Amino acid sequence: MISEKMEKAFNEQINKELFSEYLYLSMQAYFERMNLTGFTNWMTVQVQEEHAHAMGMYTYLNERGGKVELMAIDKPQTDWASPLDVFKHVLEHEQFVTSCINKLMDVAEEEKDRAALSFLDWYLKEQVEEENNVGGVLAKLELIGDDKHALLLLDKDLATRTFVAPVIG
Ligand code: OFO
Repeated sequence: MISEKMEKAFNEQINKELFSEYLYLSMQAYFERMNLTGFTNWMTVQVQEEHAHAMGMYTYLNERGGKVELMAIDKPQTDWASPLDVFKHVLEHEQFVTSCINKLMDVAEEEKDRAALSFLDWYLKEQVEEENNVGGVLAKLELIGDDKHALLLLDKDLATRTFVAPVIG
């Protein structure tokens, strides 16, 4: 059985993962409006990943005898100044999510919930990977600047990203 405090913290994080999914879906729509199919694809994969992250916690909470309580998802931003602006936002958001996972682990420590701590270890590693991936695209966009040809080459590159369902926990 999971403690009430831990259950609440997991439900809050499920909401943040679903907000991430929503935010990236909004970014996907932005890139679709710009006809940047590779960037659109990159975001589609990101949306799927965030859904998997939320569902991983949903399943875990159920397995521990907790109650999944879905909350309202905030409206995400709908417009950005440029692809660079989008990726700055993504990195900022992922850094925020990393801090949330750290706080969730703090709660698990306070509650002496070693099972939750071990489960959350996967999320922590995933955040390191996400920040690294996003940082890589951001660095390329910074190099590209106003070069439209280089932007289209990057778009082609991002079209190759595929979703692999993660094995969580
Ligand atoms: Fe769920 O990792 Fe991004 O936010």
